[in-house]
Amino acid sequence: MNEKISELRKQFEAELQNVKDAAELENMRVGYLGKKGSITAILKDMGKISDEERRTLGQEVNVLKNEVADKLAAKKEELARLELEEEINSTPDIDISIPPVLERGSYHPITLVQRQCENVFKSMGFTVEDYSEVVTDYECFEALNIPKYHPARDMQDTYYLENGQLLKSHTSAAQNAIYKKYGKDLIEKGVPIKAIFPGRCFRNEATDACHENTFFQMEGVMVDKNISISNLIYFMKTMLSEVFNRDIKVRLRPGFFPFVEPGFELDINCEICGGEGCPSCKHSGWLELCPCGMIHPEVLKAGGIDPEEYTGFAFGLGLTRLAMMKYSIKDIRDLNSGSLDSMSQFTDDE
Ligand code: FA5
Repeated sequence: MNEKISELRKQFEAELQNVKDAAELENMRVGYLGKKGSITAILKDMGKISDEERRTLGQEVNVLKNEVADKLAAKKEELARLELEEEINSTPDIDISIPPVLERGSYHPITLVQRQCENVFKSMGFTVEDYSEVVTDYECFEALNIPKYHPARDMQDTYYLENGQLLKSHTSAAQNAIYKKYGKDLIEKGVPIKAIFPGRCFRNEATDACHENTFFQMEGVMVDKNISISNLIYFMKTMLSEVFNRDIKVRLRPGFFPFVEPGFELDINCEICGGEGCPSCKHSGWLELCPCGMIHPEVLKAGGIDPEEYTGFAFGLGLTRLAMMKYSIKDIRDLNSGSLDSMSQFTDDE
């Protein structure tokens, strides 16, 4: 056998033993079989030798060439298999045939009480309205009889956008739009306006156990001929006894809001301490839950409704505080905590 060929074979075998990865193997292939590879070089040089020598050398080179190509291919397969084995061994044991454990999500306590309230009011003929979180100064204040620089604005400082709009500080901001939307049916067809509109509210205020800067309210309005305070009290009582499934101790006291006259504060006996006083109720035993009153004539007028002919009531239920009371959540801030452990324990199957 040609000495050069046997040298090349030995060198190839030794190198192949030490190859560690696919890149090194590819370098080897180019080094032996590529255009400038050592086996190709022998083939190129064959023109310089005699016919007889060329015949024998040609055969030997071809044998070597095929042998090198086969061994490179086998090594490639071996390296791929080793790589896969390594990958499998380095991953933790996973049985891909076991079906995944699909945990059911749960509703947030505020969503639960919101739905309960919606169902109660829907059953009494109220429509449920949705309203934007970004509103104009007119909607949030002016249309509600709170002109610029009125001191009532101080209680509801909120977040202003560069274009002058603001994040609504109370759901009352939707009242004007609701009167305009349903006023025509009231005036032309005598259909009373009965609507609730839950929504997120924002206030620039210090937080504590019963105050958040982002919280939920649910506004309700009813406008028709001869609506009185007794209607208001009836709807408030029905809603609370349905949501709590029992009679709840409440108190009604005078309250000032420029958009109602007369206005009331409806407080609920603190369900956390049973009325003894705790941080959740600012140690008073009562929690302000649902201010309400008879809609101010100026507010009806701004909504296109004649206050000489129609009257109505409005209320602004603190949904977040209702959730606290219903589920005995001591600190309002827990409701915005995003903690799945605490928020997933509440259900509505009662
Ligand atoms: C108002 O927002 C009036 N728009 C309510 C109203 C509507 C009165 C219609 C008359 C007629 P007040 O600022 O008190 O009122 O808020 C109403 C309720 O929202 C409170 O009783 C309370 O339950 C809840 N609330 C107010 N501020 C916060 C706060 N920072 N965090 C959590 N709940 C709040």
